[in-house]
Amino acid sequence: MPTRRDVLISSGSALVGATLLPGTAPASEIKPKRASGHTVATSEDAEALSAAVDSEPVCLSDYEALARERAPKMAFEYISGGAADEITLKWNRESYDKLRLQPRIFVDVSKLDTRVKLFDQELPFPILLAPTAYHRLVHPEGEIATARGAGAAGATMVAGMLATVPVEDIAKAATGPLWFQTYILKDRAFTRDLIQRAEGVGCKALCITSDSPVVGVRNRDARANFSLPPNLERANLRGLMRTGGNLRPPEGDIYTPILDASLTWKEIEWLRSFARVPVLLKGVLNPDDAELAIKSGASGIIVSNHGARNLDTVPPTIDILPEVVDKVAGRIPILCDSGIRRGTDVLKALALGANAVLIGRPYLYGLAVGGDAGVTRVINIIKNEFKVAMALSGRPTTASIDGSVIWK
Ligand code: FNR
Ligand code: LAC
Repeated sequence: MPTRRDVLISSGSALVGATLLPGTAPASEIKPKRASGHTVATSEDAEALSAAVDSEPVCLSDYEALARERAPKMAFEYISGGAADEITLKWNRESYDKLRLQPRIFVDVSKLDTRVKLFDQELPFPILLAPTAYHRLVHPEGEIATARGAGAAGATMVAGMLATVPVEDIAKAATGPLWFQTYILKDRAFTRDLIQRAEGVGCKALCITSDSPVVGVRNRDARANFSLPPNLERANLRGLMRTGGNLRPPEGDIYTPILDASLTWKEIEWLRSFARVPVLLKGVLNPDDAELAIKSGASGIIVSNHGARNLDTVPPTIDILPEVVDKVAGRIPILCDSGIRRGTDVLKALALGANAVLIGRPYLYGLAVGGDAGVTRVINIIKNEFKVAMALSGRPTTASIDGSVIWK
């Protein structure tokens, strides 16, 4: 017996939706049953439609809700959590929501140019996948599936040092551009070797995590008893340490076995002495540090509060961005992450001077819900939302997105 909802779907309302909705064609994991654009005739129809919408992720927060249901609890807590009281986590969202947009009408937006240039690389759109740890927590193929998903959507993936699959295998699976993120480890020779491995397999830029001499206060991890399950490993760190176990400091300590709390600017000079690809410093929040980053020879910076996972009560990055942009004055590219969930957020970050943005948690939720297809769809959703935001604000090219898009 077909349900009321099946009838609605097969009766063409899904087709109506398909002709009206811009091209976020549902990926294979999601059955095309959405019926947007349908004129609701009866309350029964309305109920069926609302059920259809409820069950299927159409925006990034829907993926979060589904991942909360489907991912192992410990993994979800680790991924979604922020530091301490999660004040910055809340602010990261509130600040984007507070910014209002100032559109222009009668601008020809029949063609949109979403391309941006970073270093000598042209990105088809200004959204990258931020480096995140331990993808096999939520999907058996882990970073391999993420790489495939990113490639299918045309997004650059920043592979993480704390991957559960070696960077060589991620590179083999990748069909799109790859960057690499690393910490500068206590073992400098190992760090150098790891960077050279990443360069050797074609990673086109290096993101040096600069905001983590110690790990933030992760109450949520502690409450969920988070540690890397025994069947998973920090695959890039073979030969360095026991690759499983816990990265949390021993009881009563704040220092971890591998992160180096003694790092200073001279390490960046050391790193630049052998790096063959552009070096970006990730985790810049202070304009004075942006200046020092340029002086130390960084090719770019990432304004990031680590997705609110490190120092709680630092401001949201979108509030800090304008000051950093002023200081940098166009000398090097500025990327920005932390809290970006909508195409309008991407528009706002670019309006305030970012050259590109990164998303973290949302694609992990996509991975948890739908594997590589879920990652692809998360990227396609936010990319298309960004295009809609460009069109409706009357900014047809990334170059035309400036401060005037923000309502004063
Ligand atoms: C991260 N992030 C991160 N950053 C980094 O430099 N090295 C790392 O190993 C990790 N690991 C990591 C794990 C998980 C589960 C998350 C959620 C985040 C931070 C990441 O690169 C990025 O800065 C934030 O995720 C951006 O914020 P949103 O988009 O998650 O709000
Ligand atoms: C995190 C570390 C791994 O944010 O950077 O969980």
